[in-house]
Amino acid sequence: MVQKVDSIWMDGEFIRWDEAKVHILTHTLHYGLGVFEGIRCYLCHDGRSEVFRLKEHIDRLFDSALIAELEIPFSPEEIMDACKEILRLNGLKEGYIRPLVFIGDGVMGVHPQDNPIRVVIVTWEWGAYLGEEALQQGTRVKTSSYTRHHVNVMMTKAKICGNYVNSVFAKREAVRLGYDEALMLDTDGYVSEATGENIFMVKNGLIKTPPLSSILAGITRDSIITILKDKGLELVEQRFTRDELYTADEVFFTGTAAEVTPVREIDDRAIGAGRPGPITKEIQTTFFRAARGELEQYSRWVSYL
Ligand code: PPE
Repeated sequence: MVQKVDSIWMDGEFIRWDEAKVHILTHTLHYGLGVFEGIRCYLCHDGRSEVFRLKEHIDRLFDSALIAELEIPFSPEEIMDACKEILRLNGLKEGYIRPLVFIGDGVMGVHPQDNPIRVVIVTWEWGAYLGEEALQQGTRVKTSSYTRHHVNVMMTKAKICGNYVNSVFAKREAVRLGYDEALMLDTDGYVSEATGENIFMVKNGLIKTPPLSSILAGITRDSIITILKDKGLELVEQRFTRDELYTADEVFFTGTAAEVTPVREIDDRAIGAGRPGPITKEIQTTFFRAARGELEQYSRWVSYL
């Protein structure tokens, strides 16, 4: 259960959690066209809180809205300010921020020309996405029977609400079969991403991640690529197949919610030694230090409350 907080930002106003309601004819509820973001706020070593890569997340929100043809009635600056203010108002030192742009009620049918475009920002506390143990020991993954979106069926570069029906199907299947997460293949059969995470693999010191062709351009993925390059590690953005993962030395997921989660098993095969490998551990440590404002080198990613 999401732990209730005091306030929610809705259409430019701060209102009480219990008052943040919409009409049942809200268009997005019926047809799934809305866009959203997921952002994390971290408590830093000096007691301050910072929102990680806030600008990049809000830029992506506006890009998603552009792709989805939803005109956001606020400026990026207004949304960024509201993200920080809602954390302060709720007294959250650490938490997850969920801006959501959706189509309100008006006409029904798939041509909602004049329905209002509405925006909410909700915050709540969100611990380790795949569990604290997964963060430490690694997670267990199953290749999904569901294929990831074709680029001409859904708009994969946009974080569109309806895109996540595919994720819910895949995640449910994986959990029902006793795994923690689903690995999704693209329409050509290559590894794409997980239901809410990007994926990286390491083999003989070379790190690979799928190219952006059909996946969400993860902001954590971008942070990790930067960190890897800064460490002088070799990285390529290249397609690979599931069997390449089976023989990898290390595999890990990245995402705002999932942070850097090691993968210890895929389709019942242990990855490497079956526990988080050295590169994964090092990247995870650096990522958390950057996110907590401890690394001067990455201070550009940190935006204090
Ligand atoms: N792929 C998908 C499909 C995805 O949903 C996410 C984020 C990523 C990759 C990683 O993107 P980034 O957060 O920018 O590094 N998934 C969000 C939603 C999770 C949820 O269950 O809700 C998130 O991590 O916030």
